[in-house]
Amino acid sequence: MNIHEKLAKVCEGFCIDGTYIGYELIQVGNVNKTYRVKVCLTNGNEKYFLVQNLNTYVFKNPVQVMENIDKVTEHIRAKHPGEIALHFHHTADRKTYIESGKDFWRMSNYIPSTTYNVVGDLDIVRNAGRAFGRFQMDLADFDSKLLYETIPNFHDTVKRFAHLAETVQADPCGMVSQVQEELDYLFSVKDRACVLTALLQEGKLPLRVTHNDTKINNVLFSAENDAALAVIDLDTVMPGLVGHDFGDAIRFAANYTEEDCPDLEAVGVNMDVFRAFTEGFLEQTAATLTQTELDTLALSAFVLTVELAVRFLDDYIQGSPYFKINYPEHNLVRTRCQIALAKDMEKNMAKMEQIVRDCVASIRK
Ligand code: GN1
Ligand code: MG
Repeated sequence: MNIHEKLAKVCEGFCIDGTYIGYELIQVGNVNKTYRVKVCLTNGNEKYFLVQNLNTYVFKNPVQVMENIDKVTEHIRAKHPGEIALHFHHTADRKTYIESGKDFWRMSNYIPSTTYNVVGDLDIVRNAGRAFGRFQMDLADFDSKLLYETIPNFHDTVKRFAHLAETVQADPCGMVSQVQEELDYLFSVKDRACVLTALLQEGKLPLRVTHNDTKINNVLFSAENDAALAVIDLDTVMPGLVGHDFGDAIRFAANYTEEDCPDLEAVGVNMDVFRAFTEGFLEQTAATLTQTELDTLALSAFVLTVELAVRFLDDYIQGSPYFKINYPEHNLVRTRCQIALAKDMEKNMAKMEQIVRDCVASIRK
């Protein structure tokens, strides 16, 4: 079956009242394949939907992923009646997925919107901070026992380092000698990068329900007024730490460049973006965060940056089975970019911590 036939069958399977016309591939995301599908409804109107083929190498248990997403999206939708929200379609037997050979399909509403990979406009950044903060607050009363841990130990930095060490030992593609400098840096900052995991184990940081993949391109913005419309990509919603969401968002949004920029001179933390995101995020969450959560918020940006460098490098050494790549060195370029960013964060850590304190003080005033 070609892709048109497959997508037409998916529309049929999700009981869409109309005929599939065509698709456009959406080039965002490093793991799943996303299509914007156009359908001619039986009333004659054209309508778009979003269809995704889930990466089952990454998500070993896609049915559990969809059960999590169904519960979480409906919980959020119920809190904001009448507002734009992400929503998944069901098959005739009430499933939010269709399995067909190697393919695992899901289909959601398409929300007309704009997304950003790099943002300099501080109002947009602040709105992104608010959106992720609100997302977490919306789920504050969601029973985390209802969620499967779809990717176990996803943000366990200690385990990520241990896995990298195993991959280096095995060196399946003979690449380790090329990346010694990167490995030396990463293992030199290991203790500091594992602080959140250690504090969690010591019971000093609380588990919450978190998004766990808070790249700014996972926020949909209105094309008219740049308000945040919805947080998308709920594949990794699981119990996690507030710092996982805050830190990953900063890693991505506050970098001057995209996460795979080969020009390392251009990489660094944009402190204005850091401040704007922090203002928006804390405006929503400051009242509920513990002192230890606040004290480790700035550090979490460094932790998540190092963690991603570890994951990209691990994947590179294995021959890139996990992340989608556009060229053979792509994961190495990503690694180097994250390392350059982590180094710049180390230089700016005292300032980042001061900004968090200033934001908390002005919100609690
Ligand atoms: C993956 O596919 P995407 O872009 O939403 C990855 C994240 C990484 C990100 C890095 C399930 O997310 O953890 O931070 O790439 N998702 C998974 O760009 O591993
Ligand atoms: Mg994702």
